[in-house]
Amino acid sequence: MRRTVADFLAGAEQAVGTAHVLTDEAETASSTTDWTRRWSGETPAVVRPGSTGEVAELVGLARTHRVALVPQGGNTGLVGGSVPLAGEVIVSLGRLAAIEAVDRVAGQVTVGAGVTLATLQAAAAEAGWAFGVDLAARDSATVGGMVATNAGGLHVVRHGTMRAQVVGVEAVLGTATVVRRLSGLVKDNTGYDLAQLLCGSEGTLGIVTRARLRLVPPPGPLAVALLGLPSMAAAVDVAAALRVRSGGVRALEAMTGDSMRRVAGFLEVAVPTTPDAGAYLLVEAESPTPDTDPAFTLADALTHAAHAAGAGAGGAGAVDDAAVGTTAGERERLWRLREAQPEAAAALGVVHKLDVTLPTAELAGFCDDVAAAIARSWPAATTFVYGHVGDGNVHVNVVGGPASDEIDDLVLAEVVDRGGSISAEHGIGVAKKRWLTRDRSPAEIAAMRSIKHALDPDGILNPNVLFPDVD
Ligand code: FAD
Ligand code: 2HG
Ligand code: ZN
Repeated sequence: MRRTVADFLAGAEQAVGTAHVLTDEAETASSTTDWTRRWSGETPAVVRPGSTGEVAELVGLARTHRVALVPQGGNTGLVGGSVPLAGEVIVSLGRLAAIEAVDRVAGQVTVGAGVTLATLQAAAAEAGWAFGVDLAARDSATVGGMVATNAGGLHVVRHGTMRAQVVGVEAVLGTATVVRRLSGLVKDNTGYDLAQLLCGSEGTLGIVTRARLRLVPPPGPLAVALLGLPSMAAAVDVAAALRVRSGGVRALEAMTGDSMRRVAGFLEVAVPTTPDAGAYLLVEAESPTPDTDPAFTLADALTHAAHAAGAGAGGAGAVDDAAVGTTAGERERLWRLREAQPEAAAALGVVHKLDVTLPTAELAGFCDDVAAAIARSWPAATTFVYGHVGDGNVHVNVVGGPASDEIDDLVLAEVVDRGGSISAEHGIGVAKKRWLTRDRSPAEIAAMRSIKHALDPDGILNPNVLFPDVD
C-alpha cells in the first residue's frame, strides 16, 4: 500500500473508529462492483463515517494525503460513478441515517444522506405526507445518492426530479469545509444556491451529509391502466394528450412491444392486454377526491386522450382492452411489468445502459430507429427500450453485443443528432464521460471545471467521473 494511503487510513481509523474502516476484501467486495456488474474496481478501504464532523475530518485527511475518495450511498447508480475504478477510498454514507421529525406544517423533513428512499417514503406517510420521487431501487438508493445524481424516476411528470424536492443541504465540500442551509425557506434568493449546485454533481463537489426535503400531499385513490398500442408513436401521442387533459396523471411510462413481451416472460406472467401490441403505455392517475372512483377518472381521461391522439393511437379499442388496476395488488402487478425491465435485461447478461432524453417530436422515431440499427449491427444482441415517456426520457438497454463502447457510440450519436441529451436522470459517471464534449460546449465544460476546481481544489472528490480525460 502506498504510504499516503496508509497514512490516510491510520488517520481515518482515529476519526471514525477502527470498526468503521473496512479493508478485508470480503467486506469491501459488494462496494467495488456496481449494480450493472459492468463496472468493477478495487479499493484500499470502505470508510463509514457516523457524523458530518467525521466526514469533514476524512476529507481533510484526504487533502493532506492526496487520497481520492468516492462517496457511496446504496450503490444503485447505473453509470459506474459509485465504484472505485482507480483505487479510490470509498466513503460510505450509510450510517448517516437519522430522520428528524417531519415538519407537518411546512411539509418538509431533514434527513441524513444515508436514509433510503423507502425509509423516507414510510416516514413521510406516517406523518400524513408523501415524498415526490419514487424509483424501483427504493429499498437501497439513498437520499445522498439521489441528490448527487438528481434522480428522476416514476413521478417526474407530477412532482419533478429530486432537484425539485431539495430545499436545502448540508455538505462537506472538497475543501473539507461544511456548508449548511437547512432552514427550509422556500423563497431564499441570497446568492448562489449551493444546494441546487450539488444536485446532479455526482460526488464531485461535495459529500452530501443531510438534506432538507419538500414533501407532497399523499395521492388520492389511484388507478393504473396498461394500454396496448400500435406503435411507440401512438404511445407518445396518447401520453401527450393525457398531460394536457388530466392534472391527476402521476406516471406515464412506455415500453416497446418486444420489451413488454420479454419482461412478461421473465416474470412468467401473461401480457395482461393486447399481447401483440407494438408498444405499451402504463398510466397511473389519482382521483381528485377520496370518494371518486379512480378507475372512472382514468377511463375518462384515457378515452379523451385516445380520441385526441387520433386513429393512429388505436382509438377506443386500446382503451376498451386496457388492463386496469385499482387495488394495491392489481396496481402492483401492472407496475411490475414496467419496474422489472432492468432486472429482465440483467438476467440476460451485462447490460449497456443508455439513459437519454429526446425532444418529444423525435422520441418515437428514435425508439424505432435505434432498436433497428442495433439489430442490424449486432444481430445477436437483445435491445430493451422503455422509460418515462412523459418526460421524453427513454432507457435503451442492450445485452449480448460487444463489450466495447461501440453500442454506446451508436446510441448516443443518434441522440445527439436528434437534439437530445446523453443523460436524462442517471448522470454521466464514467460510462458517458467520453461523450460530454458532444453534449456540452467547451464554454460550459470550462465553467464546470472552474466550479470543480473552486470547491475541490485538490481534485480528491470522485475525480474520475463526469469530465472527459481529454476535452
Ligand atoms: P450511489 O449509487 O451510491 O451513488 C451514485 C452517485 O452519487 C455516485 O457518483 C456517488 O459518488 C454519488 N453519491 C452517493 N452518495 C453521495 C453523497 N452522500 N454525497 C455526494 N455524492 C454521493 N435512477 C433514476 O433517476 N430513476 C429511476 O427510475 C431509477 N430506477 C432504478 C432502478 C433500479 C432497479 C436501479 C438499480 C437503479 C435505478 N436508478 C434510477 C438509479 C439509482 O437508483 C439512482 O441513481 C440513485 O439516485 C442512486 O442512489 P444511491 O444511493 O444508490 O447512490
Ligand atoms: C428505470 O426507469 C431506471 O427503470 C433504470 O431508471 C433504467 O436500468 C435502466 O436502464
Ligand atoms: Zn428511469
